[in-house]
Amino acid sequence: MIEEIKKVELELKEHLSNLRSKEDLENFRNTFLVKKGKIQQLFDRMRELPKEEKPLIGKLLNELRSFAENEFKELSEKIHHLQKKETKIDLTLPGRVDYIGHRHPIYQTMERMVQIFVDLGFNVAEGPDIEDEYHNFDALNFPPDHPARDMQDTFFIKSEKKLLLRTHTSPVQIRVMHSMKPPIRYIMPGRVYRNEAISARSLAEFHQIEGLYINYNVTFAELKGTMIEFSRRMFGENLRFRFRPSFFPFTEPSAELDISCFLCNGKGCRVCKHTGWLEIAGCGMVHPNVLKAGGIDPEEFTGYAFGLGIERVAMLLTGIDDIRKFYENDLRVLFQF
Ligand code: 2U9
Repeated sequence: MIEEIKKVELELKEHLSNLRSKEDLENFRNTFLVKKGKIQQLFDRMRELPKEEKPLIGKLLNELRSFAENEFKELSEKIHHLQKKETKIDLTLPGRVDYIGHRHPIYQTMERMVQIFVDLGFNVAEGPDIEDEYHNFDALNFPPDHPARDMQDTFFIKSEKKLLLRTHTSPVQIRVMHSMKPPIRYIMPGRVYRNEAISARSLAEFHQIEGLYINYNVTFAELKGTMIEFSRRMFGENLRFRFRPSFFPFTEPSAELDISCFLCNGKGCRVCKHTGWLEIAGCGMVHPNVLKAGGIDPEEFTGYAFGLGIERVAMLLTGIDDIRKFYENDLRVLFQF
């Protein structure tokens, strides 16, 4: 009998060590603990024993039964707790966001600007980032000794003397002039390069949009109308404008356009440096020498041109006060726009 008790004990311990699930628990109970289970069967057989053996066997069986019951209790608690943990959902946790990519704020700004000009009747042209001195400077009426041609201001391609990274998008307008007759009404968005010291205000690579309109009798009034309409659509209806005389080699007369600060309505704030005005563009009537270089007779046609820096506009619209933030690729910054 002792042998058999030992056998059941071994079997029971083996069962316990493999017990993992609620099903295992149930199985264990049905095998050992129920009325017809293996422990009770041993108790039943005590009837056949001689009187003197009963106390010892009874003691062993009682010990086995309480061991089995205790282990069963402990393991059921453990397994129930684990399963509860697995299926527990914390409804107070913040939801997980699946981020998807979106356009960079500079490109979003550029696309808005392009769309406004397209709505005003402009076509869009693009051209190479690597240009030659002719398209970037000569054809645009830059004198041979102009400082912009200096190595300090322009990135030249070392191996090819006449090649450089374009310093503005104007060379594409020269290419457009060569390829078609007026009326020409084109904008030219794109990346440009200048050998500038990098700071909160300037980078060596940035983006511009330039515009060019050439036709019979194009006037400065039309230039003003276009710039004003663009600004209203871009920055808001209630703006005041200021065209200040300026100078560019490629336009004559030339002007810079200020709009009243759309953040403080011209009262003066941090962004407009307490002047009430924001400079947003340069513009002017295309210089006769530039028309000639583009194969267009300045006696027959006139034209206007303008240029806007996209980073500058994006900074004003986003409130980002350091241009470098656009290119650090910190997603905490970029995902705000
Ligand atoms: C042709 C003839 C004339 C384009 C122009 C500007 C004035 C101008 C600046 C704005 C901020 C450059 O990005 S920026 O630093 N641009 O002020 N650009 S008129 O004039 C042209 C272009 C092409 C054939």
